[in-house]
Amino acid sequence: MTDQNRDLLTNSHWGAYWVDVADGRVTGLRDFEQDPDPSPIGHGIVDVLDDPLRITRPAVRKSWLEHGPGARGDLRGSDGFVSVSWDEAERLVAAELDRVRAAHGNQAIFAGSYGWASAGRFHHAQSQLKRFLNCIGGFSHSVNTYSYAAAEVVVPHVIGDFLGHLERATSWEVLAESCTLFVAFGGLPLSNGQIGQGGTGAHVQRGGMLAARAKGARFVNISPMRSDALDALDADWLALRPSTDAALMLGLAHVLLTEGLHDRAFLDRYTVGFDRFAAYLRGETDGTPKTADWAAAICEIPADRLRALARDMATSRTMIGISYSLTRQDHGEQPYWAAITLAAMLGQIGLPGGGFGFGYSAMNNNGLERRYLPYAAFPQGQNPVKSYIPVARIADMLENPGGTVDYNGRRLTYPDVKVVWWAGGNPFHHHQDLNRLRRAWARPDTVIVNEWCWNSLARHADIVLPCTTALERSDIAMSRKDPFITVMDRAIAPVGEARDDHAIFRGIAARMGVEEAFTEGRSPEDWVRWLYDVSRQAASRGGVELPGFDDLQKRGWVRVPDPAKRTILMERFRADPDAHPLKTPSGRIEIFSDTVAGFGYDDCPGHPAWLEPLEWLGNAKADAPLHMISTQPKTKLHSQMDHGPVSKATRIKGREPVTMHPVDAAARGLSEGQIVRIFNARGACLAGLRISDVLRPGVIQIATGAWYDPDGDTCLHGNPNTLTPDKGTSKLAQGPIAHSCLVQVEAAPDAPAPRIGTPPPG
Ligand SMILES: Nc1nc2c(c(=O)[nH]1)N[C@H]1C(S)=C(S)[C@@H](COP(=O)(O)OP(=O)(O)OC[C@H]3O[C@@H](n4cnc5c(=O)[nH]c(N)nc54)[C@H](O)[C@@H]3O)O[C@H]1N2
Ligand SMILES: Nc1nc2c(c(=O)[nH]1)N[C@H]1C(S)=C(S)[C@@H](COP(=O)(O)OP(=O)(O)OC[C@H]3O[C@@H](n4cnc5c(=O)[nH]c(N)nc54)[C@H](O)[C@@H]3O)O[C@H]1N2
Ligand SMILES: [Mo]
Repeated sequence: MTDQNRDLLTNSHWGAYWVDVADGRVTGLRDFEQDPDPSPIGHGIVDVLDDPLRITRPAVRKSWLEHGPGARGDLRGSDGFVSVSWDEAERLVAAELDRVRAAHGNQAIFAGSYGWASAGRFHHAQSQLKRFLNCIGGFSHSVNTYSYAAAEVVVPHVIGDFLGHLERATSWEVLAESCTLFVAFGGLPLSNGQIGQGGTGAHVQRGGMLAARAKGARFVNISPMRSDALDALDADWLALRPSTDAALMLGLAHVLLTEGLHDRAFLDRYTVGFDRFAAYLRGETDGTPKTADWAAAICEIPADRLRALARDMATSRTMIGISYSLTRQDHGEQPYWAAITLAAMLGQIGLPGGGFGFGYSAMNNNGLERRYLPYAAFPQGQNPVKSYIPVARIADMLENPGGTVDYNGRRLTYPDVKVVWWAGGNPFHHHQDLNRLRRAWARPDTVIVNEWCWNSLARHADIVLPCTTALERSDIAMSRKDPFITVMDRAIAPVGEARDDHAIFRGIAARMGVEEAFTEGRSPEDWVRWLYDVSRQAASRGGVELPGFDDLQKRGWVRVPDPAKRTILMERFRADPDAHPLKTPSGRIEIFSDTVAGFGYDDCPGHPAWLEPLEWLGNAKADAPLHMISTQPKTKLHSQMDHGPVSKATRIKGREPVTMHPVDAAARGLSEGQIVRIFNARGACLAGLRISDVLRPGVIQIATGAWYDPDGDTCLHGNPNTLTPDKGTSKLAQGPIAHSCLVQVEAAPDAPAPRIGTPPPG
């Protein structure tokens, strides 16, 4: 109970929960009764808040402490740690920042610090870090995400803006009313819909899909995995080869064009450049017509099925769903551009239940009605340092100080990084080719990390600053689309000497003479109240009245009223494209973009195209004949709470499960439950084998998130990023391409046990 006389409530990216506490310890979480479909992920926190992997005191890597910055970077990940006091830790950090600022300038501090951190508007680790560093002169940063970098960069060239169109995805309610055919590229895996950034009070994906099905919508699941659609949807399964969606879409487009099924009037009024694309489709520019037969040979879906699907799409109210996963593959710009083009040819963009939509597969938020809640973010201040990288170019940057990289029409220069600081993300989870990253990571003088548990990132740091979890501090959860605003109660005292990220930076700021600038004289409680009050005022200006802060605290949560109007993507543009032009140079959908063509990139031409991926089944060799897709984990968010009970329950002999088709298992003499080695030229990981026909032959699937536990270049625990290629999608977006990866699998008798379950030495 709080002093408000109600139970304790918390929120997270995976759901809201009531918190039970006894004797100062969290004993369990209870589902938020307002949530129609709560996620089990939250329960993963219960046993690990104070287990042996909890970081309870600041710690410094042994060689760094003994010999100073730059000492034995190669030992990051294997060196022992020495516990120090907060006083000592603050002194070391402040002195190192001063040294580097003076000798190399602030751009030598890299704090892109990409990652999901935890929900809660105030204790958002990245915002705290960036605000602090802006108070001392700034830092080199990163742009875009690992989620969908290719879309973030290409889609604005095509329809003017990506995030705004993501947020305005046509709602499930509208889809249920009007959609008759939902064609899901990348499927609609319900496991991913557990997540909604910034807090999730209502899980709607299951209900939304089932309602659409009940009202008669048919579903087509275009994915290497049958399990990407719920059985109850009764979806047609087109089990394409991974990384071939753009070819499949071009094949559909060719059928529409040659059979006259495309909507010429829509193309004339709302788009530019169709004729140049059509010339490519017909093969006039490269001698290869992109027929259904041509596409069938690439994606291995029979041409007759493609032709039937194209005709079906033309005669139905068709929603083309495009999963984020299509961006995380080589040339990941193309499927997004091609899908928008295909939808434009069907002419249903802006109509209820038709057109295209991003990420129905990915996040609970996509498909929720758009509420008017322009919440306030914790202000980060201004960063005077201009140098930045596309987020997934981190290993390149560390390896090539002063080197250059092409990005969206610019040529960027990599800063010479001396200090790397991460708070709220885990590059040893999210980055590709982790063995390469580990070597590049050895180069900077100093790595500082704020973490709460001894995960793979904390182990690869020099200075580890122990932070609290959301259950040890007060905060507030509000997101732009979830209907619930909730308090996030402090349920227990900080474990050990852990401090909130804000308190960590405040302490260092005080030593560096910028405490007042950092806090503006506000306490954490003042800030939380301020964030809510500013959000409440903004909501009120938009006609949404929210209760006062004290009322919210009393009750614990508030439901933001449903919007009066249902959400239909690009409705206004369709109604009047002159009054509501897109933010493209032409104001129209750019099927051909002069801007992109003008960059002259060989790997991203001026219209959607099929470009052969770096690694796919079409160029597989004997030493790496299988395509590995590494999907989002069902039992957690990325690497968070990988050591918790929910994640551990799915392990096979302590390793991440990998799924393989029976035909591929039989060819290798492998059996269910045995430990296997997945490998390619970049590295290897050990995993426990599951045999199933939920995926197509030739493809294996493993979830991300197992904490990287390297033994040489082999992860003992099952992290697939030892295998994935570290290359940009193209010179345009430079996004990550984890889903384009070839591997081999063999039995791994006598595999050493994982070591990541115990804290590092020292
Ligand atoms: N192979 C492959 N790799 C992928 C993907 C894939 O599909 N395949 N997906 C990619 C995608 S889409 C993404 S978004 C990335 C995700 O990558 P990340 O967002 O980096 O992954 P998380 O594990 O969520 O990292 C969050 C970290 O923040 C820490 N943390 C939590 N709360 C707090 C806090 O309050 N303070 C501080 N200081 N730290 C906190 C957690 O312990 C955890 O280490 O991974 C990418 N990597
Ligand atoms: N439980 C849980 N949910 C999550 C997350 C999590 O960590 N855990 N992470 C969240 C985040 S940060 C993000 S960005 C989203 C990501 O959302 P997505 O990118 O949609 O997620 P993935 O699981 O990587 O991919 C979805 C499906 O795409 C299919 N797929 C893979 N390659 C191809 C291909 O080449 N073509 C086609 N057609 N399909 C392919 C796979 O079978 C996979 O099941 O998920 C979010 N949801
Ligand atoms: Mo993501």
